[in-house]
Amino acid sequence: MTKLNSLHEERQAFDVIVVGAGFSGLYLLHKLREEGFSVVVLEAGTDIGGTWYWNRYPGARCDMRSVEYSYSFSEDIQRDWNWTERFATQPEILSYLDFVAERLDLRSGIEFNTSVTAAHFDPAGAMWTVRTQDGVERKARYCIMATGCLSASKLPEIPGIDEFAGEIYHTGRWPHQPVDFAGKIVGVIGTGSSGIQAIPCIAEQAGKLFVFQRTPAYSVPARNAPLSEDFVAKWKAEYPSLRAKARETRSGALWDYGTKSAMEVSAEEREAEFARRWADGSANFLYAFNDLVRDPDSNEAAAAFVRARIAEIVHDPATAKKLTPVNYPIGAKRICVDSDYFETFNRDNVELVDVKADPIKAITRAGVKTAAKLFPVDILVFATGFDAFTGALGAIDIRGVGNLSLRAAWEHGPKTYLGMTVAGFPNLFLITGPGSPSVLGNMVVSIEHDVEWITACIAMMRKKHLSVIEANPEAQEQWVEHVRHVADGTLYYKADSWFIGANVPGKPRVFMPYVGGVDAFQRECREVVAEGYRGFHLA
Ligand code: NA7
Repeated sequence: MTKLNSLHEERQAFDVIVVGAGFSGLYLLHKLREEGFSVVVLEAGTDIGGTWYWNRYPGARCDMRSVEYSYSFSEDIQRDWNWTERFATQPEILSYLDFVAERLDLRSGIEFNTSVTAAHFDPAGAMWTVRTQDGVERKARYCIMATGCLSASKLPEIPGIDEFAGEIYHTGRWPHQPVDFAGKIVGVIGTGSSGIQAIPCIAEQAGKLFVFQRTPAYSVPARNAPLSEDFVAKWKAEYPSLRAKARETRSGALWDYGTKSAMEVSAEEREAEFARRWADGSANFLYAFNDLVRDPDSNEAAAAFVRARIAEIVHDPATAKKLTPVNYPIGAKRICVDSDYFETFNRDNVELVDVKADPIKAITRAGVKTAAKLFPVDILVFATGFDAFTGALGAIDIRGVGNLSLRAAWEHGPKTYLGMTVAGFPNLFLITGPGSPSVLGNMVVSIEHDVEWITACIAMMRKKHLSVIEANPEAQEQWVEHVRHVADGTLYYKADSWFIGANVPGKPRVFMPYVGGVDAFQRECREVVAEGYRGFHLA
């Protein structure tokens, strides 16, 4: 029996229970310990990493620059860790988190293989009771859901998935052992970010690869490259000011934010700017002008530029046409960032199947059956995404005051105050929940913000001898309205994306992240505190 287990058997009550040991849970553990709180982190996986633990598919890589997609809270850590590539691979990010966990002795505070099934609030004692799959109950004054925005992976509702006789994988639940694609006939369903990263790697190994595409994606080249020692040294020397600068931007990242409308400049200037950014690579493309997600004409100019590049790259005109996104604005679904995705369709062993034109009817023992044809495959890869924002929370039976369940409270779409708290659920906090910028910017910047805001809040409660904090329903309504209002002025509603829950049948169509900007969001959170936790009931 480990030391931790014996400790918990003696004492199953904590100041704080944290669910999830990804970027959020790890920093929470450190920060709360620093403040002197007793805390345990419960993690379903066998180790740390969250998103980067589960998404081990070939080609998995972050599309935020590695020097920015990393913790800023520790001078030592950012000085001692060296990123090797412009965009870090999944294994490198996991090594980084391992380095952080070792440095801060984090594993000693985490219980692995521990899946949370329920969390109930008892108003009488102002305590949360958190139950895990093994039936064990732990109590804590505060419960923090660090469960991730994209953690509930989703298989599509296609009949017959269980019938398939070959190997079957979801990119978001990839096995720890490498999958051997050599010489095999492989089918990949889904062409979002995960599919677009995995497809070129699988194509290099497979005997034959069928790509089943429902909606063509806008994708820009990553132009990944090794980082020179000079670059890393320079970046490190300026870390404090660069990190501070990033927090003051709308995406929490140092993109090159264009300050003009795309319609304000000549066609030549516009084209040159897009070309410059395309050549340089990354999602920086989408920041070329200040109105690409707002103005339909500006957006169309950017979309047309990408379409023209697809036509140039892909040799077969019919395949190029199928790969070309036409019916929705660029950026309305999260933009994909690739390494040789479109080029992959020039390979002899890769075939694109347009399942919008010829829909998948079933998975059979042999493979994928569309209306017109059966595609026999040895290995089937689902790159079909996640029940984003609410999926992981909905999987837990969370109950607040009056036994109100979070699932019921969010029946018509998630409602939060500042993305971190929910009316009716005292002493419950969410990290980068719905109604916060989360996936629209640098996740690590938003995670650090939320962790620090929540830790400071809990420390304030202790200092003032308070035991209950709860968002007021009115403050929550106003925030929800504000989140909706800022999204209304954008083109985000013009695509069936996971931003609005469109990828999950029956999910309410609500734009979930906060599009008002990381800078504006953090300012608002600071003001709420400065005004004595405006919008909260404290007792
Ligand atoms: P996404 O972006 O949700 O992509 C899922 C893909 O799977 C997308 O192309 C879907 O097509 C496709 N899909 C889903 N269901 C089906 C069915 N039934 N038939 C055919 N195709 C289907 O998930 P990712 O994992 O790629 O990326 C999620 C985020 O994770 C990403 O943005 C990064 O932030 C990390 P559709 O577009 O719905 O027609």
